[in-house]
Amino acid sequence: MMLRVLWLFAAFDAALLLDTGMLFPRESSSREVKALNGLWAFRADRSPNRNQGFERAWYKSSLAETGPVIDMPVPASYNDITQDATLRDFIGWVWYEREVTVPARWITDGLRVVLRVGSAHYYSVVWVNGVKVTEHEGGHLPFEAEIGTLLREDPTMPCRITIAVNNTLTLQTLPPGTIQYMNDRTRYPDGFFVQNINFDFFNYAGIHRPVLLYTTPKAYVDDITVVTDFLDNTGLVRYNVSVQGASSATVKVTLMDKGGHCVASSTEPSGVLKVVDVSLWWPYLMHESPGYLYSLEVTDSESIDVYALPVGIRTINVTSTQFLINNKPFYFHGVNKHEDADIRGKGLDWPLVVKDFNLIKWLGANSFRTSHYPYAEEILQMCDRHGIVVIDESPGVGIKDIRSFGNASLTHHLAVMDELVRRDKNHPSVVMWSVANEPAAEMNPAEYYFKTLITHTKALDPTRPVTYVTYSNYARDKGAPFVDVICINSYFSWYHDQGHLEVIPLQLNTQFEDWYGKYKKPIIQSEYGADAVAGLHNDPPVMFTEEYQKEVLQNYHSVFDQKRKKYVIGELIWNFADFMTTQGILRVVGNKKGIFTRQRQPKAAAFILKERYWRLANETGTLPLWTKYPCPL
Ligand code: BDP
Repeated sequence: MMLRVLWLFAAFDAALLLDTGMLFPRESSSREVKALNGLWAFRADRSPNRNQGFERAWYKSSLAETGPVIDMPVPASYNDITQDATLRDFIGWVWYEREVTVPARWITDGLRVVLRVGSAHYYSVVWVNGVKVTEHEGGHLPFEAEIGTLLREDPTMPCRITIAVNNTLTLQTLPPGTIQYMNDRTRYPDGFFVQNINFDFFNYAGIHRPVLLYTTPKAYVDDITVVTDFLDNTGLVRYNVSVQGASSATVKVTLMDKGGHCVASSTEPSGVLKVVDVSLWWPYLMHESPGYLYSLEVTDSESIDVYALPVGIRTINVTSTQFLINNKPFYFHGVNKHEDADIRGKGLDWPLVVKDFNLIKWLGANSFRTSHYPYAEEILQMCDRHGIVVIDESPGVGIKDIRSFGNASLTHHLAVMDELVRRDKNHPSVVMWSVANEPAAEMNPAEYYFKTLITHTKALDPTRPVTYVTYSNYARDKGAPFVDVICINSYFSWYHDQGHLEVIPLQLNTQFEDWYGKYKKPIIQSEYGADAVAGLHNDPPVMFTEEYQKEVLQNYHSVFDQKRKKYVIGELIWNFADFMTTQGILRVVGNKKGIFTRQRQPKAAAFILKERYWRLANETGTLPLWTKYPCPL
């Protein structure tokens, strides 16, 4: 027991490399949250250098005074909201603005008022009443600014929030991209340029997640980190709380069970809570009541600020052949997703989120990978509650150009991992970090790049395994020696050997034997699949029909069934649903490898997978009680 506690302490010292917190804004007796979702004024800067907004300081007055504005919903991508193809494909700065009146008590009571943007793609600058309060590089992750002092300058004035967002990608951004000017005036008009990307999803842009204002007292809980373990029936919750603005560093922490009963408490800012008769956090289909969450209620010494963090008690371990959750082998039978839907693009949309969880559970899937960027925190909270296991991926997708392996790129990638781990470290559903998808891992600089990135991520969080997803040749992959789990994508009889379904078992068997033979690490088939245009049929199967997609899957499954008894620890279908991409001759109004359409209707492959996943769950897990009665979903 003592050894375990020491190990937990060690884990924390490393995690403390992260200095300030990014706790999800939650209401409590000391905190209020005000959502600024809804309609914002919007204007794209169509000037040739896209810089007029800055030159003429659009943030200094109301946006409508600078020129024509349109209504733009937040959260949503702006691309598919209008009938204008030039806005759909727009590259450069777009400007958002709205006014908000805050309750007078926020000002008179001397509270901290924080503006938080859940995510905006890609580079953002934020002003409040014409004063710049923050800027942030990168989509998919939140950023904040404290704006209380600006509000206090003139409490009678409504507060004008202006956010400029730029979706231009460079060789140093994540994902990377390049702008290419077309200078042949016989073929392209003056000023014509395109943005080249190396990833297969539409580069949606705008304010994708909620914009919130929230308050805290002046002395406030800035960050909480928990790491959990258990021994026999006793749960261990090692926690660390950081409080800002308080004279004393003492805190009160109380761990409550689901019924609201206190099961452990302490007055130290860090320590280990012991939970007798612990209810562990289990994945969906591995236990009768998955997703058990305690609540860690934290207050500063004077109980002025109160924050309640959901906590799931579970462990993760990896051996050379297994992935263990709570010391039991876990087999990933799941999906890869995208944040993607008609009209709203990548904007967070609750009906879609809940529908997707119902489909995941219907399918009997127990996990997903956040391909190819961090998803909304609201989605991870759903995973915590429903026991859906997550491989949490950074936006390191499309790193193909050797210039994207340089120092500037690596520095940014390390900073993104800091932000990702800081945001998601406390989610029990997150069981592994993926630092990238299909980088050019055979290039020489990849070795230093991935060694540094993976070592850094492990230092941030020694409690979770780290991987990246590869598509390269096993013998030439430079990063594989550093990962804990090998994740491989392959598309046999799709991107090569087209139409030859019969080669799949042989090629897949060779793939697994090669990788395991060389690295002796557990393997996840992190992508496989085939495009199928819903409603297109042919028998014998032909590419793009539902029959072909079905048979690709079945051929892969026969090999998975042999190898999962050995060292294959998971299979994630590409993709959960059809999704939008840039236009190209390989794409029929987007990528059609979904087992559901973009509107979330099943193709034939969905039924194949459903039958398989429930069978796997029956073999490897404990089905929840409700499965013994008619399915409520
Ligand atoms: C994989 C990529 C994924 C693509 C998929 C495909 O990781 O983003 O969408 O191929 O081509 O290599 O469908």
